Amino acid sequence: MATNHDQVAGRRKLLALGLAGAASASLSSLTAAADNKAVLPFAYGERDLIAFPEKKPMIVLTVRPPQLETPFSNFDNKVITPNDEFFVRYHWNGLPTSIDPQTYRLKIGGNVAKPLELSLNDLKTKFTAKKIVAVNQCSGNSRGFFEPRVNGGQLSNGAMGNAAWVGVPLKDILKAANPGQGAKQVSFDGLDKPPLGDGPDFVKALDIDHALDGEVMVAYQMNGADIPFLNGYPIKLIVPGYFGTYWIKHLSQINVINDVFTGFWMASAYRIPDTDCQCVEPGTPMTKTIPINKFGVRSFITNLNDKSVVPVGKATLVRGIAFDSGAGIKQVRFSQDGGKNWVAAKLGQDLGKYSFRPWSLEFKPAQKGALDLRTQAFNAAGETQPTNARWNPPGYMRNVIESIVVTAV
Ligand SMILES: Nc1nc2c(c(=O)[nH]1)N[C@H]1C(S)=C(S)[C@@H](COP(=O)(O)O)O[C@H]1N2
Ligand SMILES: [Mo]
Repeated sequence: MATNHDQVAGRRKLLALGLAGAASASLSSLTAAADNKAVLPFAYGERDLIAFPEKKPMIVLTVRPPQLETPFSNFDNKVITPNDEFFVRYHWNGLPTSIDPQTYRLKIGGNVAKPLELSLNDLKTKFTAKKIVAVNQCSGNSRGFFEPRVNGGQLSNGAMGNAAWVGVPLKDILKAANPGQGAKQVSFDGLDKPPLGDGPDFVKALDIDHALDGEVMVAYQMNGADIPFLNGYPIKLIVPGYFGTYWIKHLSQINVINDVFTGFWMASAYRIPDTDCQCVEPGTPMTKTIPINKFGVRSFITNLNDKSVVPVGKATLVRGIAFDSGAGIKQVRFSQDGGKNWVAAKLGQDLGKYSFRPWSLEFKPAQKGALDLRTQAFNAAGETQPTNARWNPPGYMRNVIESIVVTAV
C-alpha cells in the first residue's frame, strides 16, 4: 500500500497518487455505501468521507484543491485536534507536491535593513522556540447554516481545530531583518500558486504592530510533529485569535511594506461589514467593509446531537468545547429548555487563552419529549454569543448560540 507521504532522500512528497486516488474515490463513492458518506445538518449536506494523505477520513468539500472538514463527533472529549483530523482549506489547486526541507527558504524582504533567507535549520537553531496552543478557524466555518443561505463553501462546524504550535515569534524574525522607517504592514505568501498563472496569488497582510506583537509566529511543529503537508508543511504563520485566512501555509515570503496591502485577498475578499455587529440585515449587501479579523466567542456540545436519546429523571453527562479570540473563556452556561433557564457548566483543563476550553455538567431531563439544548460561553472581556444569528453576504463569523434537540424518554 502506498504511504501517505514518502520520505525520499528527506524530501516530503505529497504523492500525486494520493490525490489522484482521492479524486477517483470521490467519483466512485457517489454510489458507495453510507459509511463513506457524511450528511451535514442542512439542505444539500451530503458529502463524501475520504482519507487524504496524512488524514483520517474527512468530509470532502472539494477534491481539487483539497478542502476537508473535520467530522464534528471528532471534537468530542479532546481539547487538542489531532493532526490527522485537522481540517484543510486551500484556494488554488496549485499547491506544492514536493518540498525539500534542506533547500526550503523563508525570505524576508521589502522595507528592511537586512533582507533574510532563513533555512528550516536557521529557524530551529538561531531563534528561541515558543509554544502556543491556539484555535485555527476558517472564516466560513458553519457557513452552511446561514439563513438566507449564501454563496461559498457550504461548511458545517468542522472547519476549526485546536493545536499546540511550536515555532519562532514573528517579532524576533522581523527584528533580525530590522524594518525601516514608514513600515505599515507585513505581507505573507506561501508556495501555492494559482493554476496557469491566472487568478490572484493567495497573499495576506497584517498591520506592522500586530506582526510585532510577540504572539504571531512562524510555526514548524504542530502537536509535537511536523506540520502535515496539507496543513502547510514545513512552516505556517500562526495568528492567534484571528481567522484562518491569515495563517499562511507553506510560508515562503514575508515583505515589510509602507502601504496598506492592496492584493485581492485583502482588498476584495475576506471582508466583513464595518458595522457594530459586523453584520447586515439578512439578504442585504454590505456597503462599508473592513478586513475580517478576530473570531467571536463560540461554544458547542460535542457528545450529544439531534439524534441523541436521553433518559428522563436520570443524570446525563453533557460536555463540549468553548473558545474565543484570546480574552479567555470565563463561563459556559447550559440550558435544556431552549434558553429559558440556565445553569453554569464546569470548565475543564486550561491550555491557554487561545485554546479550546472543555466544559461539562450533568443534567436531568424532567419530562418526556423534545429538549432544546443550548450552551452560551462568555469570555473575560464580557463578550458572548448572540441569541439570533448575525448575517453577512460572505457567510463569515457565525457564532450564534447553537441549539440541538434531543429526545427524552
Ligand atoms: N498558502 C496558503 N495558506 C493558506 C490558505 C491558502 O489557500 N494557501 N488558506 C487560508 C485559509 S482561508 C484557512 S481557513 C487556513 C486553513 O488552514 P488549514 O488548511 O491548515 O486548516 O489556511 C489559510 N492559509
Ligand atoms: Mo478560511
